[in-house]
Amino acid sequence: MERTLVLLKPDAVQRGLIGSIIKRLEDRGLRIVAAKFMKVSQDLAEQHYAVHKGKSFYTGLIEYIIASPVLAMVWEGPAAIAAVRQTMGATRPTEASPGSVRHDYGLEVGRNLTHASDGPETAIQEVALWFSDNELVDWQRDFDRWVFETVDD
Ligand code: IDP
Ligand code: MG
Repeated sequence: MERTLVLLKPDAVQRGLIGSIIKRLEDRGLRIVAAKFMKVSQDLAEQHYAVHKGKSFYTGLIEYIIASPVLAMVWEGPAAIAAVRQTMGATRPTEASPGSVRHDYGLEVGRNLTHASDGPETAIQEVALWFSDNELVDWQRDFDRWVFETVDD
């Protein structure tokens, strides 16, 4: 079972798309582990996007993510990292597949609605950056065995 960090960025929150985007993750069968509605500090924004420091879009990206509250979440499931990236779609909405969040709700790369961890190592780092261990909820759903081939005890 993999865990991945998902951020519903300020544009998703301001546009009232929280429910629509969460529904897609729930419908897919992914299981929510944690959620926190929060204002993002400059420090957290810079840590989260440290890999992009120095790029042309970095300053705008930091301004975007701190401009208004975000919904930070952790979701889990088999291959959850790839599954969530696929549900969100390619970074540029005009390159995202029809049916993905970024395609269906977005137009511009600098307003692409969501963040999702891009690999196992970044997922572990990002979950730890945004959540403390006691905020991560271990739980089972009654229908898990009808979504997951292998169910943890
Ligand atoms: P990702 O969010 O799909 O992983 P990254 O390449 O990690 O994409 O970039 C992080 C975020 O930076 C993107 O989601 C997007 O909001 C923003 N971004 C990336 N490239 C550009 C750009 O060329 N112009 C403006 N913003 C960008
Ligand atoms: Mg990224």
